[in-house]
Amino acid sequence: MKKILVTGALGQIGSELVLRLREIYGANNVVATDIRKVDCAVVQSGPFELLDVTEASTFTTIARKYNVDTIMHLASLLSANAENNPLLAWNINMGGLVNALETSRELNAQIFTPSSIGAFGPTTPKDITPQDTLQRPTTMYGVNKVSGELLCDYYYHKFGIDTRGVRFPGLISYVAPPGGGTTDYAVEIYYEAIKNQSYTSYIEKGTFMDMMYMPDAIDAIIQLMEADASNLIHRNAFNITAMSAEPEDFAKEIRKHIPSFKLNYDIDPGRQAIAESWPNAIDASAAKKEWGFKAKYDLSTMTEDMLKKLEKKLV
Ligand code: AKB
Repeated sequence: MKKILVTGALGQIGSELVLRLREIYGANNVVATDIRKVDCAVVQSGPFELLDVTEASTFTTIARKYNVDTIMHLASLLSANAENNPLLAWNINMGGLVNALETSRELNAQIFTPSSIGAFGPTTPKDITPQDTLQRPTTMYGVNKVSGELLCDYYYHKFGIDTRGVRFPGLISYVAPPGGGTTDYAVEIYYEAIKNQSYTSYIEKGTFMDMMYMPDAIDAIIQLMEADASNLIHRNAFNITAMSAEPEDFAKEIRKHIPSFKLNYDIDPGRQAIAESWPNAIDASAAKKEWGFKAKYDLSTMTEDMLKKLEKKLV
């Protein structure tokens, strides 16, 4: 049985991933860690430790204490926050990853860490963005993500560490909110649709980005970590996506359930510039071929489920 340590366990992905991992591998075999502790399902349902991922010795001490053989390193600053505080982003995103990789090396643990569509830049092909292509991002978050992809490749080739990862698109969930990302509008729009039947988007009409519903993201992490290593040519930073959409696409789907829904615009130049530097739609064929990635939800089925779940949660 695996013994897994998850960082950033109270964040957008961690809040759902930890509970799912505990169902599969047993509650005591999944150690949740985060820089803060709040009373929630993750904290109540199994082992929890406070961990600032930039503290190398605490990271390794906790991993040793539980004798972990797998690390899922999720703690990081998202794109818009990183752009507002680039040095802090470098310290947390790169410092945390180095500590996660060094801990993996000490314990010979398998490690998952997410990259992002943010690892691409304005000179990357915008449509059907290939797995292997030009990566010259113009954001600090993107610089962190490309560096992280290369660092994970390095630890695999140099030290034989079983590093794995995906490039996540914008992730949409009704459980925990994202914080400080560029794609956050695609989550907010559903909350506001239920609460106010209207939403003011900070992203301009016609700006396409890749998106995915959280259940598919969680499945992808577990599937990649369980995949037969001999089939993996890329190992890290697999392009994965479920849909490419712009604000009007979300509005159109929401109106099928809430006909009075109104979409307005008040563009945030900072986040708009980040969005414009990212691809419209990436190509996930390497992930499909090498480990069988397949998203279950499209925009229509995701919208139906999101609205149903949020209606329950918010009333
Ligand atoms: C963000 O918007 O920063 C993230 C991402 C796409 O990595 N959701």
